[in-house]
Amino acid sequence: MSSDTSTRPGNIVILTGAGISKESGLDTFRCADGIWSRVNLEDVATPEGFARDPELVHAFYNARREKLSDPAVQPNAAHAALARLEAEWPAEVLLVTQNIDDLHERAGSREIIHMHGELNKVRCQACEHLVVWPDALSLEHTCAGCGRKGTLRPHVVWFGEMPLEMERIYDALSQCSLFVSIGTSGQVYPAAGFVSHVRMYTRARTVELNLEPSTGATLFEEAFYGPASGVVPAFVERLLAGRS
Ligand code: BV8
Repeated sequence: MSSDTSTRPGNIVILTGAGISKESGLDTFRCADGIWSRVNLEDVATPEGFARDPELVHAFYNARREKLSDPAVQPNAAHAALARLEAEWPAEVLLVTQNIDDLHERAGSREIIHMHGELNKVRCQACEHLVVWPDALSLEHTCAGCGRKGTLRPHVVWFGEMPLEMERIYDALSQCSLFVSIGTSGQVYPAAGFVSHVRMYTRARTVELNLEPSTGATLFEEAFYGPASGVVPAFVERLLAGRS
């Protein structure tokens, strides 16, 4: 696999979604028992929802921060396989995740872009001060940057907000030789459009690793279906052995 006729391995871009963290005990969004089956995304994942009822949104993300801090929630074999790929692959590996958990970091991945933000960080709406915050957040807290009270929000990208580091992501997509999409339903843009960008502007291989075909499944040249903790390590093993 390479971006040109030479045998030199090319750069890899990996996109992950909530499915890669499912076997670690974190909920997905659109599966039958997913988050959006229990709460209205308009109420908790939009700026309008936060303006309307900030305490509801704080409670939503506080519950997810508490779950993520549960010692039972650990990176699984899929997270570990991606960290191994980054460590052993002879070219660049960029991991773009829609997930706001820190399981990729804890598995050892380094080149990570959290395009939808991070659950364990909060940001001041007044002065943009950004701080690591693994605990519960409320309107009573004050910003360490400007001292204002009640201006802190989750450092998370809501619907209608621009995802983070998009220029860096599109640069990497335009130069990759392999694009792998893992554990995402392919329903949220712009992430769901990455595979089309790769097909339009590169000759890269496109691979989907998912529990079941995603909405964009037909856009991928290859696919391997099953739980991420099985299909991702197997794919990485073949890639590193030169058999894929
Ligand atoms: C943007 C917050 C433009 C973080 C999330 C009106 C106004 C503006 C934009 C729009 C609009 N209407 C529509 C849009 C576009 C919108 C969008 O795409 N909407 C969809 C619903 C149609 N997108 C946006 O708004 C984005 N912003 O476009 O801005 C702009 C331009 C200029 C200037 C300013 C703005 C922002 C999108 C980000 C929204 N934030 N969440 C949080 O709380 O977590 S989105 C939410 O969905 C999560 O972030 C999640 O990451 C993301 C994608 O979900 P998935 O990860 O795919 O999870 P899902 O449950 O769907 O699927 C799981 C998959 O795993 C399944 O396929 C399942 O089969 C599989 N699976 C399950 N178990 C396993 C498994 N796979 C392997 N192994 C297993 N064991």
